[in-house]
Amino acid sequence: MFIVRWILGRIILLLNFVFAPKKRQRPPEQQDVIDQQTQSLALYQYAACPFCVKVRREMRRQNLNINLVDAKQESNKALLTAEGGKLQVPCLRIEQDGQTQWLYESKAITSYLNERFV
Ligand SMILES: N[C@@H](CCC(=O)N[C@@H](CS)C(=O)NCC(=O)O)C(=O)O
Repeated sequence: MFIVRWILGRIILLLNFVFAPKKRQRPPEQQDVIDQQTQSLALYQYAACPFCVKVRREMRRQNLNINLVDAKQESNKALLTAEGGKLQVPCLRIEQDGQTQWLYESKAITSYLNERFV
């Protein structure tokens, strides 16, 4: 089972690479503002998880430079579980007005990004 999942994961990564979405282009000063805003975001994710790939593709489409955190690493996994509430990826960590929110579900994350940055 592990090997099947591993192979599927590599296929997903290959297809994602070959069919990478086109990055949205903004004027540099506008992109700088967006880059500042995305510094308060972090995506907890696995490299080959299809739901994480979906979110990363949307980030690329929108040209959002969001820090990627590998949730397979023990310390990251522990933080996600303790503060987010469960071990599930993708999860977007949002820091705003001194508060931290952990947003689960790929659909909810892409909707949030589209509403906030489009
Ligand atoms: N409905 C969720 C599904 C997310 C999901 O199933 N993620 C898997 C990885 S692909 C997960 O976090 N599994 C828990 C684990 O690996 O421990 C979404 O769309 O984000």
